[in-house]
Formats: sequence, C-alpha cells, structure tokens
Amino acid sequence: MFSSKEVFKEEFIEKLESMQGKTVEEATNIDKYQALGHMIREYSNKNWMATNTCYFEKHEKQVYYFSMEFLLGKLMESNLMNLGVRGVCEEGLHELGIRLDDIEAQEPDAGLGNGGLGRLAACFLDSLASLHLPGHGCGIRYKYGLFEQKIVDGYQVELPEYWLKEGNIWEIRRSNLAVEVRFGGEVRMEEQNGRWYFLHEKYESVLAVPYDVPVIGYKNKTVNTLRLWSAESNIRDFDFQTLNKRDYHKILEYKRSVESISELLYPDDSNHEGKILRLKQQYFFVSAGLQSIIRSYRKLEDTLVDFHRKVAIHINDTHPALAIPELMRILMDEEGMDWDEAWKITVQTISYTNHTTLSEALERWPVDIFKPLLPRIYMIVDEINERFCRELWEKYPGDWERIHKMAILADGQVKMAHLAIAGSHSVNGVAEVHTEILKAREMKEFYELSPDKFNNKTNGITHRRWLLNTNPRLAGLITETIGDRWIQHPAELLHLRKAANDNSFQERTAQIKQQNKENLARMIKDKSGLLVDTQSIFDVQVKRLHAYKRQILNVLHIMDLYNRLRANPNLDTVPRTFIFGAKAAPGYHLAKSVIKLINTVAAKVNRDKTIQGKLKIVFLENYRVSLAEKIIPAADISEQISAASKEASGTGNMKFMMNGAITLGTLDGANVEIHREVGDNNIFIFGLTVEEALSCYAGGGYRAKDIYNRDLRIKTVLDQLVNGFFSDDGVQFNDIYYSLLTNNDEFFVLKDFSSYARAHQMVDDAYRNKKRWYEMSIINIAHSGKFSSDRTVSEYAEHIWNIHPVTIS
Ligand code: 26W
Repeated sequence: MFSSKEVFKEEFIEKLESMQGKTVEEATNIDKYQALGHMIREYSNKNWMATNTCYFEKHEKQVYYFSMEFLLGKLMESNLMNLGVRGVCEEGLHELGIRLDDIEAQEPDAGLGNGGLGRLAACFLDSLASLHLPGHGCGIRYKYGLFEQKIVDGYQVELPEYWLKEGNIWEIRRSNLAVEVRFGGEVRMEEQNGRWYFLHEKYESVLAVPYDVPVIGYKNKTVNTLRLWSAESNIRDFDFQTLNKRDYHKILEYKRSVESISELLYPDDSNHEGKILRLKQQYFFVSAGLQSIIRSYRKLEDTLVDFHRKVAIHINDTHPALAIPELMRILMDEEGMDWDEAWKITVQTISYTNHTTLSEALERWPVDIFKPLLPRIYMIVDEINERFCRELWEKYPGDWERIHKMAILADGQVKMAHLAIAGSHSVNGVAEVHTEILKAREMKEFYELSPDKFNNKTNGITHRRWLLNTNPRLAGLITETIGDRWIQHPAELLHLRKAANDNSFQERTAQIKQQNKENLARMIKDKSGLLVDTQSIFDVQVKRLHAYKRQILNVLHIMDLYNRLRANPNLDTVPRTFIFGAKAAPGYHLAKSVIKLINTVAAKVNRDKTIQGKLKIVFLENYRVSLAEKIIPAADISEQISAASKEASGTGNMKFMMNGAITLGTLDGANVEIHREVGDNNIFIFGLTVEEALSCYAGGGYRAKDIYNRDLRIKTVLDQLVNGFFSDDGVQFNDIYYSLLTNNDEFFVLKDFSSYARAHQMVDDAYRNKKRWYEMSIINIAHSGKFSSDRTVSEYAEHIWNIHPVTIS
C-alpha cells in the first residue's frame, strides 16, 4: 500500500482534494477520517476481489456465520494494523500536523450487538480472515445499533444510536445482488405430473439489499466478507390494484413498515420476548443470506446435491434457526428435491452454538404469530416435527412424557432450540462446564438421543484487537521479550512464563500498567470530574447488567467496606477504585435499579472525606467496545462473579487476563479453564461451585433470610438499601431488597457474600507485595494464549465446518 510515508502523504493529500475538495488545512477531522477510510478500502479492494476469485476458482468449502449480532466496534485501527501500515500512516500524518488518534476518534462504534454473543461473532471474523480461512459473516444492517446510555440523576436513560449519520465508510451497497423475501400470504398446493407443488400467493414482498464490509486478515491477503442485509420496499411489486388510485399515504405506510424490519437492534440480552418484528428480522436475514449463498453456488454447480460439501452454515444461538426450514424450502420447492434428500443436506450443512442456559432466553414462538407470518415455513416445521416425533416414538415407544418434552411444536409454540438441535449435525456449548451442563440438564434428552452431535468449543477473543491494538505498550514489551511470533501463534505467549519472576520484566510490566491507569484516570476526570488515585487498586466490573452477573454482590461488598472504613478510618486497607460499566435492557427494572444504586452509593462515598480517599466508585456511562478498549488495559482486578452455572462462558474475563489483570471470580463458565491454566495461586476464586449451586437449586434448602438474620454485616447493608442511608434524594431500593429477601435470592448473593469478602481481603494482601503481584499478572498474560479466538476458530474449522486455510495468490 503505502511503501513509505512520503507516498502516503502524497496520496492522502490527493484523496482529501478529490473527495472533499479541501486542503489539509481546510479539512475537518471527519473529512480526514473519510479520506483515510477510503484509501484503506481502495487498497484492500484488490485483495478482496482476489480472495473471492480464489475461493470461486478453487471451489473451496466456505463457512457462513449467521448471526443477529456483530458487535464490531471501530474498524479503522484494526484495519490499519492488519494491513501492516499503521506506523507509516501515523508518521505521515504526524508530518502533516495530524494525529492519527484524532482521526480514529471520529469513527462511531458499530454497535450492532448487545454483548458477548455479538462480540464473539466479531472476534471470529477477525480470526477467520487472519487464519486464511474461507469464512464470512451474514447479519442485519441495523439502522440503529444498541442504544446510547446517558446517566441522569444516577438513572439510565436510553437514546437512539444513529451510527450511520456520516455514512459508513467500510460498506459497499450491492443493489444488484438484492433478493426478495416473502412474508404472510397463503400457500396453495397443486399437483402436476404426479408431484405436489407449493405455491406461495398474496404474500408481502420485501427487498433485501446487501451491504458488504471487508474483513481484512492480519498481514495476509485474505479479505473475507461480512454481508449485512437491509430491508427496502419493493414499490415496483406493490399491489397497486388493491389501492385506491395513487394512495400515496398507503404507499408510504407500506414503505415504513418494510423498512422497520432492519431499523433497530433489540436491546434485550438473554431475555426472549415474542415480538413479531424480531421474528421478521430473523426470517428476513436468514432467507436473504441463504438465497445469496445458493445463487453463487449455482454459478458452479447444476444441482445442490453436494451443497454441504462446499457450504457450512453456522447459527449463532437459535436466532437464525429458521435457516433449517428455509434451506428445506429452497431444496424442495425450488430445486425439486424430495424430503429425505433435502433433510440430509440440511442437517449436514448446519451447525449450532448455544450461548446460555437461562430459561427466559430460550426462544419459543407462539404458533399464532409464526404461522400467519411464515405459512410455508410453518408447514415445513410442522413436518420436521412430525417426523422427529415419529423417530422418537420408535426409539422410546410409549414414553409420551419424553416425546412431549423434546417436540419442536408443543403447547402452541415453536421451540427454536429443539428445531436447532434436530436440524444440525453439531451442537456446541461455549466453555467446558457450560457444555457439561447442557448435556446433563437442559439438553439431556437430546444428548441421550444423539450424543455424537454434542461438543464443546471454549470461546476466545482476538488477541490482535484486545492486546496488540488496545495495549500497544504491553504488546511492544512482549515482542521485545519473546519476538513477534505470538501475534500469529498466540500459544507462544507461554514463553513469557520464563520472565514472570524477572525483576526488570516485572518492573516494566508494572510501569505499563501504571501508564494505562493514568490514561484511564485522565479520561475519568474528563468525563465525570472525579479524581481517582492511580496508586489504588483498579477493580473493574464491566459487562451487561444482569441479576445473574451479580453487580449487586459487588455493590453490597462496597457498602460493607464503606461501613467498616467509617467505623474505623484507620482500617488498614489498600485504596481501591471500583469501576463499573453496564447497560441494562430498557425494560429490565431490577437491572436499572442496580445502576441507580451504584450511582447513589458512589455519590455518598466519593465525597466523604473521613475515609481518606481509600475508596472511590466510578460508573462510566455508555459502556461499549471502544470504551472497553480503554478500560481493560488499566485494570488490576477483573470481577467475574456470576452465580455458578449461569455464565455460559464470559469473554471479558479473557480480555482482562490477557492484559494482566487478575481474576476475582467464581468457578463458572470459562473462569474454570482460566483457573486451570494459571493455577490456584494466580487467581482469586470464591463462592459456590457449579455442582454446589445446582444441588442448592435442586434441594431447595437455601434460605436467604437465615443469612440475613445471622450475619450483622449483611443485615446492615441490606437494611441500608431501604432506610435511606445512602440516598440524598430519598430513593429506596425496595426492589433489590425484595429480590434478595422476599424472593429468596435466586443468584446466591447472600450465600456467597462472606466468601467474596474474604477473597477481597486476599486481593488486598496480595497487592501489598508488588513483586508477587506482577508475577501473577505476567503468569496470567502468559497463559492467555489458549483464549485467543484463533484457537477457537481453528477448532470449529477442523471439527465442525471442515474448512481449510486458503492462501490467496
Ligand atoms: C432472545 C433474547 C436473547 C438475546 C441474546 C437471548 C439470548 C441472547 C444471548 C445468547 C446472550 C449472550 O450474549 N450470551 C453470552 O454469550 C457469550 C458468548 O458465547 C458468553 O460468553 C456469555 O457467557 C453469554 O452470556
């Protein structure tokens, strides 16, 4: 691309002139951002075309990752890094009097996801391209991403996130590749020459227009595609006959209703609501994605009999599970296959990942909504169910209870997880303990029926974004110490183990952490005016707000610590800064109360001079990918404190570990494997194990009130929720109090409290010995290689998708 900074400067100046008609002096930061973005795009276009040609000519098997969410964040920095030109650009711009950081700051986050599941999809795309693997994303181009969070008087307020204001420099609209998606209407059956045909009539036609985003591999020539679909009205096909002549309003109304399909991302994380628009979104992108895959496949093959040998489709949770009946529909109704052949191909094409065991997250669509919206798809689901139940009947004759439990259609609902399991050849969980729970509980009967389908793929994160890009100083130190092979072979981070006890390496690791903490402290000062002590322990919990993630346990402990400091201002504790970031689903009242509680406690504690600055609490508003990138490198402690058995994996835990923070966590999700990697001495584990938690749920012997009555520290903080101790504004936290006591503390907050407080004491003790602390920190970094998504994606490629690296020439 830019062989030297001189060439870069020349091209950049030219680009500003041709695109914006401005000189460097006249151009705004947005102009510069757009110019640089277009330069990157133009440059990567050659490799993008070469990649597509190569896959086509070699007729390579390719995987398509279907996901309702891709939480990409910003792309400029990682694109420059992956292209290997960040240095040249930075220097060239510097000579023009421009800071690259200022340009990068112009980019809005692409917030097309809620949390873990969406960010995982984005990390996978990076790893696929970086590993030369032929794999693409397929999703929805939401006009509005996850809402912007403002904190007003301590409360969360949601604002629409119109991330496309200035356009999206990374996408290319491909109107010529638009396809039609059909909703509603009726299905008529017709017999011709002894064959039945299903004719879909009087449907509503929606145009799906793809926007392609290049996914650039790390220092290779691979550029894969993320294809995001946008819904548009098909005015040409509008049934003008049924309208009063030129009924302009009706046309506009129709246009609006069609466009609403890709209007917004549903902000609910782990909570299924049977909203018809969400079902429309699901069918919309799944149908469009499949049609476009089949269209390109058709350029090479006359029939689809070998489809599964060339195409793998992965469904990210059940949200895209309609890919199963939709592929059946295309194979039968459009390609003329019989049921058995179509089913064989479908099952061998599709694989499914489960991301949660929370029952409220399980998608079940009422037949009353499903059937009229997708009449032909419903017929196919009905038939899948019939045949599936028949198979069960043969295997378990007379066991009605089991069959009812496993049915795809039951109790007036379409059970999407059952459809996903029956219709795919692979079902996986996202961490070892999670997969075991699926097999032993949630999916027990399915596991008994087809044990070979089930497997584990422990999650991972792209270490290129989450270490190389976000923590350049630490990445530099690592490279200086063990060479740069770790960037493409993250398992080699293990070589750092040797340096864990080395004084000078420890000191330099400590200096980098200190600089990162100072950067974050500056940002906190700018955003909230609050001064935090950079010598204090930065203790961080950032993630979606959810009862099972137990931010409430963290706050109750802070309240207790504050009580102890007030009682004894000379209490010998290491100063702490507790940092939170979290969005609550707009309708999730308890979660919103917890945000208010954190801010209420913060207001009182932060201005109390008597505790001598030993305790500060910060709630950073609008937590998102780009904010995570600033917070994580500065953390000393990573709070991963979910109620055991509830967090499927967690991926934040991995990002913190990789940046040298020590985990304070329960043995839940991937924490179990982090613990195994680093060993007992390099992590702070507390609380119930999964087994204990599950037997507690089963046995029903837990009584939160007993703990409340027995433990004065706990009683005090719980009473403070409702006696106005922390509130200036008289707000009380009855709902939180109620969930813990009256509702018997579903997530064992009280039961784990003392063990959590003891773990905090151990953190304090450990932090006083800086040498030991940085040894722990380095050991965590050294063992984080396992949690690179390169490892995860390689496992999917080999064991599930059967795809292979392709070198682009
Ligand atoms: C239908 C509403 C809904 C929306 C999102 C239900 C469920 C979800 C997701 C499955 C929630 C999610 O993001 N799960 C997270 O997935 C991560 C990636 O595998 C895991 O690391 C987290 O533990 C899990 O909570």
